[in-house]
Amino acid sequence: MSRLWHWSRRCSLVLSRQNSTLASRLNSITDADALHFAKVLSSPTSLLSILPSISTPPEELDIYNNDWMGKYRGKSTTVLKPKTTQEVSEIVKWCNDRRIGIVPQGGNTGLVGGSVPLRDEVILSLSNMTQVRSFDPVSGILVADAGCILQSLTDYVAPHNHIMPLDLGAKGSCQIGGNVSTNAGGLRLLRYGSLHGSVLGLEVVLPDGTILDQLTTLRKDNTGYDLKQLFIGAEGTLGIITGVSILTPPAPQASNNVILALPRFENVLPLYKTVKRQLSEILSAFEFIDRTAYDLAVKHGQGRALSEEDVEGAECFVLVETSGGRREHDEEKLNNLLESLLEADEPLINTGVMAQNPAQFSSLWALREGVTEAVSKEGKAYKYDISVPLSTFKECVDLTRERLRSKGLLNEAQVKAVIGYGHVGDGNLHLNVIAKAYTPEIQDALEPFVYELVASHRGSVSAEHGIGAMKTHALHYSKDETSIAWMKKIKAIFDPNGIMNPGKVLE
Ligand code: FAD
Ligand code: 2HG
Ligand code: ZN
Repeated sequence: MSRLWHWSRRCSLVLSRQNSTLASRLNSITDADALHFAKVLSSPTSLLSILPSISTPPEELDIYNNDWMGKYRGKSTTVLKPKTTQEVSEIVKWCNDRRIGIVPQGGNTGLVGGSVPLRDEVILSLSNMTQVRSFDPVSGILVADAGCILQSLTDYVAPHNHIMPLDLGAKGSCQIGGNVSTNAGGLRLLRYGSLHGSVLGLEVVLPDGTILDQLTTLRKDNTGYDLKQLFIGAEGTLGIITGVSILTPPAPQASNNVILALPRFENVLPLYKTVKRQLSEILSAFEFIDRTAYDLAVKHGQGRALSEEDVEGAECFVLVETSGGRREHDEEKLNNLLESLLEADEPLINTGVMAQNPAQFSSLWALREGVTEAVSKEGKAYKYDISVPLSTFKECVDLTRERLRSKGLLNEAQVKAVIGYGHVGDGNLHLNVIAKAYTPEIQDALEPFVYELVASHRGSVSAEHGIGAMKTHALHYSKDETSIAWMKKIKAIFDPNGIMNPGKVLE
């Protein structure tokens, strides 16, 4: 390991001690606080608390205290579900004055433990803030409350022939505020870029309760520092996003997809080059699933399976999507691509199956999107969401599997499978280790092994899911000490009392 890592680790240990002191200075919420919140909130159903003055049955708080994977569990006594930005502001101001920690929560689909408390912080759920504020069908600019579910926004803009610039498997539950707070990537990033580009403005309640109104609908605005960028991907550590202004692209006139079965992983890179060259402007997604991930998705009934014959001899699969202006033109390009791939002297693919109708199109996508769901049905997942050079995707999966094998952990009773899938076009591999249960032995075998592997490729320990509670100790593998020190300074300016999502992102 290089000297830089050692140094920055030492540096972050010192700073982390300072931060945990700050966290331990936070107060638990009392009955008097709960009664105050009851007065601030316009609806009695907006307050859930097991404290005596409110007495909500404890099990009603479970869905807020437990994360999607069943890996992280908070001990919050109180969940607040404000309906307006003003209510959020009053709650936050009170918490700041009283030094009460707050965990902002969207759809609670995050995969790094960022959306549930580490201790008994109050949970501020945005789920009651679900209004679309405006939509301009000419510019495609949508302004919505942070609690709007991604799928509902997709449905809202669809009749206007627009789509959301992002799409992900959790779309039925995740909220736009959560998406922005995690800078979610997803399945459309290749075509529409990251939220740093498509988010035009934000409304944020700062940790002292001030409302920062940057909810502009301007495409161009070079008036000094672009503060909103700080909140995109801040995972609720700098403030609470209450409104989002976002550019929605026009819906493509024609979309199609094809699943390709490859005999060897080594073919993925040359295939990507060929596909990019031949499909050029209509290529909108290029997603990768290894064989084990594919088999798992099929086993758990996710999406459309290929025939036995198509799958035979395949080491991995690629899902290619096109989005263009004219169906005949796009289909011709896709057919030409398939033909040339299959007729090549040394074919890169064994076979390719193209969707023939909208139902098949959705079903092919469901196979790729359904891997996460399939993994959670199979067992407990250790998830590593990494950016590494595309050529090393397989090596990362294989080395991790070998590591677990060498520790005697690769068996049905401990680690059932190690799989790789992800967004090839973005250089983002999802390395998932599926275990029977979360255990210290597996954890120790995986970390810091995986992070060191990522750092050896100068990669990122978090490509799109964030740092949350899971990777605070691993931040230094991808960020140098100067960057981390400046992140801490920024945090201290916005949130000097450390009330906002304590223990997340920064130790
Ligand atoms: P939550 O999980 O509730 O919160 C996530 C973080 O944001 C937390 O730190 C929370 O404190 C903070 N936060 C939430 N709302 C706010 C707010 N209004 N203001 C300030 N902070 C806030 N992620 C991807 O990037 N790409 C994918 O393709 C993808 N696919 C997924 C598929 C499945 C099946 C699942 C379960 C998850 C997937 N994820 C993916 C991860 C997750 O869905 C995203 O991170 C999503 O953006 C989280 O949104 P959420 O509303 O659920 O936020
Ligand atoms: C995806 O691309 C998501 O499917 C989830 O980012 C990845 O579950 C995972 O590890
Ligand atoms: Zn992903």
